[in-house]
Amino acid sequence: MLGGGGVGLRRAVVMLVGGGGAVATASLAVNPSFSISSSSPSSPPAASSSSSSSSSSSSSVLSSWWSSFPNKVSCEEAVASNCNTPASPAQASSSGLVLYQYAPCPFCNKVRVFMDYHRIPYAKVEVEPLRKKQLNFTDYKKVPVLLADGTQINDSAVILAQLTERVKASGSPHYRDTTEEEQRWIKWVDDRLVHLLPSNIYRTMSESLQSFDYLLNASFQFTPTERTMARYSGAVIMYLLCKLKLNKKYGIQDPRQEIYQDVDSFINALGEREFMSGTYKPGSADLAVYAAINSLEGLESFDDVMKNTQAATWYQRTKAAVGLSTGHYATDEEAAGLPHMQPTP
Ligand SMILES: N[C@@H](CCC(=O)N[C@@H](CS)C(=O)NCC(=O)O)C(=O)O
Repeated sequence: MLGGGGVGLRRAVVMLVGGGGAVATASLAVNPSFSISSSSPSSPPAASSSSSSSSSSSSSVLSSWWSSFPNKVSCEEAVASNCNTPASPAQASSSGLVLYQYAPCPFCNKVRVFMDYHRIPYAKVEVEPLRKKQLNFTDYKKVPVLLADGTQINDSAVILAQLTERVKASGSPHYRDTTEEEQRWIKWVDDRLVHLLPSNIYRTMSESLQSFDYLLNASFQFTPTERTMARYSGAVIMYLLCKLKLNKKYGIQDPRQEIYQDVDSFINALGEREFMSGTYKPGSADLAVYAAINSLEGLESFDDVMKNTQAATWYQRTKAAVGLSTGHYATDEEAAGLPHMQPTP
């Protein structure tokens, strides 16, 4: 048994490969495929099968959180700014934003990177991926989930759409409209890039073990026994799952070469531009591609991507612009007021 309370190996796999074929837990994703199109350097390669980036609902929430937010961390209109102004917990709680996440999840990272870049403070709650107790207040069992002034927003695409609207309404100097080209790349991240990540991090048994070490350290809140079980069983399961099922499902034949080609297709599409935004500041597509690659940092795949693609300069430029995180883990005091800490009826 991997976890207590009847949580078994099968559950571990479910946890590892989230619903709808999207990543899971170990959170580096899993999914589709496509073949690289050489036709248009400014278009993302077309996915051969796509997982919809949900468009579910959400509330109108974010209504006033940004504009009425007195402690907003401001960042000077800056040149691909290295805006390293961390947000204090006090600022974060006043923003009313709480992100339920898995630390290494690329979908969660897209949301974090967006808020970091826009200097939006937020609190984070780490969800324990086996039992997901922290999501006991909702039937939606994936992350990210954002609470905005207590209202729940599910799905990274929906969360980002709402955050973008609010950044726009706030008159933020960082806001600019997203071009169609950027929208295509943003969709490509969800439909393709994110799904190449697990195929890479679980590509060989040794990488799979390395990934589990990293993931267990990053986010799992297991007992020592669960930890050991998770490391070995998880590494084997994910290795086999990618090899026997997911790679086939998503048309991935050579995960490493494909991630190199895919990342380079984005870099080639930049042409002479510093960012896909066409300005001296990263736009939403830059942030989304950066977030997916960034979720590999610390793993062999990341080093290989940096060495074998043209992405390093753009990556470091984007990293500098994103700056320090404006997020912090919810303090006990903050957590006490959050829905997952309330007694279940
Ligand atoms: N379309 C969703 C996908 C989110 C997703 O698949 N998240 C994974 C973690 S990376 C998840 O929660 N899987 C369910 C699980 O772990 O049980 C989004 O963009 O937010």
